[in-house]
Amino acid sequence: GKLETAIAETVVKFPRPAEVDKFTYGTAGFRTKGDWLDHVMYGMGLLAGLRSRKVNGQTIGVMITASHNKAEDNGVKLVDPMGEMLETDWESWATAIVNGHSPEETVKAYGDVLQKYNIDQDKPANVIYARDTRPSGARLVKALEAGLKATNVTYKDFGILTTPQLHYLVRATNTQDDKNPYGEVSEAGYYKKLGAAFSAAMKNVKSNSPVTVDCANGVGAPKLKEMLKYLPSEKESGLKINIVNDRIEQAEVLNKDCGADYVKTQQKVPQGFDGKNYDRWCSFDGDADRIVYYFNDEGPVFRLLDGDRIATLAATFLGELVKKCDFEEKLELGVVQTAYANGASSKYITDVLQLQSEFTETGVKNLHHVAARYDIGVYFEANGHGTVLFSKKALDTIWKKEPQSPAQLENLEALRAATELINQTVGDAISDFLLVEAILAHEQFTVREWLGMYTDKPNKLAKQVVPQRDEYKTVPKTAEQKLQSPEGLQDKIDTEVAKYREGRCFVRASGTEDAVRIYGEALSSYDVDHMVRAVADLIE
Ligand code: NG1
Ligand code: ZN
Repeated sequence: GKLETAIAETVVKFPRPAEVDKFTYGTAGFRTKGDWLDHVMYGMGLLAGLRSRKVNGQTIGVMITASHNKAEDNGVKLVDPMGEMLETDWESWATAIVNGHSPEETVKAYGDVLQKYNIDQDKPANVIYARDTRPSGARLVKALEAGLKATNVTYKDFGILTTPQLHYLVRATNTQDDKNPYGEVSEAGYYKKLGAAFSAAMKNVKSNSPVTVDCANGVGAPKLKEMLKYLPSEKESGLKINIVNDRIEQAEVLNKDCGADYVKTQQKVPQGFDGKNYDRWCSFDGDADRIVYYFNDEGPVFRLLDGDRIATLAATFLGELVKKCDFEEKLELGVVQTAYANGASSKYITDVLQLQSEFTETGVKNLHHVAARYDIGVYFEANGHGTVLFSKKALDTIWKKEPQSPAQLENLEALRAATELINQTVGDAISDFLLVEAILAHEQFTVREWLGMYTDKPNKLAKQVVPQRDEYKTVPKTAEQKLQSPEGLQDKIDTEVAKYREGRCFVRASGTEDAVRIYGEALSSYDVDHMVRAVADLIE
């Protein structure tokens, strides 16, 4: 057909790089050196159009970012109509469409998708896209546009945005004609929605201390600055927000010795830290979908308040509000984590909060789907990526309730504000930041009190390079905590772990790096070090 000819003619301008054997759409979409991604972007243009036609012309999003990775890297992810990550079944089509070795193979992969889903090429297709601050982004957009143009897709460039802002826009676009649209379809619409929700959440409370945000020298910096314009004044909310690591014009400092990933993996304050003991700090990652908090204790001893801490804080707060609102219909709250969550946080959720706690496989997509089964589903990875989902039943219940007293009205208003403040499409550093700040103000918590909710178990995350990481397969439904291969290894690990008091340790292949990860916990940090080293020795 006509489109196939157009593809064959234009794909040659974006040849496959010789350096890459095979591109794979993984948990983070495609991600590698920005220089090698033009061909992939072109293919994602084709696939985004196909996906939109498959879902009756609803708008699909394309986000160009490499998150916490180096400035020279880049990547791309597709966003489905309700702002979720691309449906899993389509990941293999993404892989197929960017791995053609000739124009004919690309056209063939395109045709396979058309056929498989019975897609009508004359139907409309709509795509919107954005990118982070990486220098390669502007060039990669051209490749993406070539794929979109070749297949007659209607598209709109939203320029530089955070990843969660693009997710917001996709959902807002697709719910424009609904009775309850998600928000205005513009960047300003995002700020307006969050700003109004934060003001409502802070209506009856005041923050008691300032906060500093490390923006990883990435897109979070200009976007958080813009967000500030829509927030109540410092006088009204009591909250002073300082921003550091905002040098987006210097590409090479992006994520360099700063940002959420650095702080979490290095267990260190970022470059540019000048806080006193007990000052409240937080860090975004390079595309502002992750956040972790931290402070220096007496010593100074570095104290991290990671995704587990945010999940337990949010679950505590929402659980209390739900109880106080006394709804006729029972709303079921649950917290979803991965096996990397500190055992003390899971125990706190079940024993103290008396809420459901569930583990899923690594990757926010997995957590998201399980959290969606609850009326209020809180999910966070320890690394700070997460959010809260409210079911339709929960939203209806919360919005239709008639308060029985002024106190109940206050609680109801706080809960309603939370449903608006939380970005329900995906983990969002700006939205999570405002949520945490509002909760701390409500609870009148200092960082010490927040940390004091429970005591983390001593833990260690190690990494070991192996010749063939795909040999490490886990038993389904164990949240990746048991190996089924290599044969016999799990038995050896179990024997070793049994030697330590309250020992827990598991090995799995990383989905994003060429290595296996070893995570361990035990009663003492001496035991943890010993155990993790002993388990590492069992791995060839
Ligand atoms: P892998 O490399 O599969 O362990 C890492 C993180 C995940 C998630 C993904 C996607 C850990 C232990 N793993 O996955 O939490 O964020 O990257 O970026 O932190
Ligand atoms: Zn990110």
